[in-house]
Amino acid sequence: MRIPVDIAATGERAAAMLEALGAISQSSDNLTRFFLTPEHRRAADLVGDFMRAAGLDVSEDALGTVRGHWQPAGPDAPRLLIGSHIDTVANAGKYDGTMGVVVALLALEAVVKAGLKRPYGIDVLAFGDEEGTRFPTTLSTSAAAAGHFLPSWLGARDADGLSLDEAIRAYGKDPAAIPAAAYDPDKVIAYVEAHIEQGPVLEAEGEPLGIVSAIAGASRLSITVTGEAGHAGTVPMRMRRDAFAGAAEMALVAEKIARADRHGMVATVGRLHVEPGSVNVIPSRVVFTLDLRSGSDISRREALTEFEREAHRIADARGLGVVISAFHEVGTVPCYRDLQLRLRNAVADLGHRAPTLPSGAGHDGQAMSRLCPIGMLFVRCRGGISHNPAEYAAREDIGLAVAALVRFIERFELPQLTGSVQGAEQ
Ligand code: HGY
Ligand code: MN
Ligand code: MN
Repeated sequence: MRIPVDIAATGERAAAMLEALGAISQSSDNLTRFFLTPEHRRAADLVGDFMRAAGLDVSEDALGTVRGHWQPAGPDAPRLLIGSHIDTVANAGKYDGTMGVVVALLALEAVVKAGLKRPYGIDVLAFGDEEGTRFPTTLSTSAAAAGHFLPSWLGARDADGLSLDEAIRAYGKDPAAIPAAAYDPDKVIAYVEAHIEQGPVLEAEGEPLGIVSAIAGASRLSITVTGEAGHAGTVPMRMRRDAFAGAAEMALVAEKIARADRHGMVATVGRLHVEPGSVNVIPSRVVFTLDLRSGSDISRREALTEFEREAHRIADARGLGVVISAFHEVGTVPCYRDLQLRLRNAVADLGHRAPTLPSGAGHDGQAMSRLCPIGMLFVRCRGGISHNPAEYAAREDIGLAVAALVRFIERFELPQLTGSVQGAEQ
């Protein structure tokens, strides 16, 4: 049976749902929606309404992940997991994460309405901490679903000093129930995620959809540089211990290391805090973050070693102190070959060739890969722009992604994958 999907109408519906979710923000002049905030609560409620309207049973786990259940073979049958995240970066676009939840919902709605039967169930998952923009954690909600949440994360504190434990309780959940959020690995077939590409490849190839081969590994560091406050007008340059000047030199070293790498390494200083922060005082303390990624875990770890060595050399030369701590580390994760093939065949049924490409962006699939095989479907986004309000995916492409997931489910007749080879090196 080929379940009919009206690509244009489905794209319009998806756009309306994304507009409604995109209007739920902590800020009046941009889209910002962090983990366990009142805005996360409102977005989770709206996603729950969408899930019920699609004919799914809805539940929430102790970290606020909203789960929509389709269980035609009963609650104990194995299940496919399809989802993404509904938290955002600051000043975000409307598609990163949220589009994947909406696409999964609309695909499942079509499957439920068509009365399809399968010897397995499907859960749609709306995770809440993929970006890691409120607490120095990230992928914590998918890690909980995958059964590897670290209790030490409960002590992580946000910019206001509130701990994750306190935020969970303020959200109305019980941290003691986090272990119950974990799926039984024997009952999960795979995790699949649709996501905007957040890069320029599909647009350059003129293709609406792509298949992800692997998700790049990433390290996130916090670097604290300490010097000596002084009068900006009286301390000669040769006598300064300027924490910002040292931090700036370290940031440029990180950039140089990444540029020299042959595995597409990227290095980003996204956040920087200067103390005391007066225009006429030499900075005494600077804290900045470094986000380092590469398609090769070996080259990323070598880069981290080189950066640490260089940072200490710079600090010594300038009479500064430097402390480097890593607060996030995730390895490069291959997407399962059989899932790549199934997704590619589903896209081919729609008359499109889906290029295979790696993801430089991180995704919940990295956490879910410790539970089950993962697959990802990329959707073209304009100019490859993301983490920016100009982020945009065409309605037609989103409609095609829904149709591709419907075909993927239709083709997925038995509750197990074939082949055992992890992630194809394309
Ligand atoms: O940082 C990332 O790659 C993702 O958007 N959280
Ligand atoms: Mn994302
Ligand atoms: Mn993102």
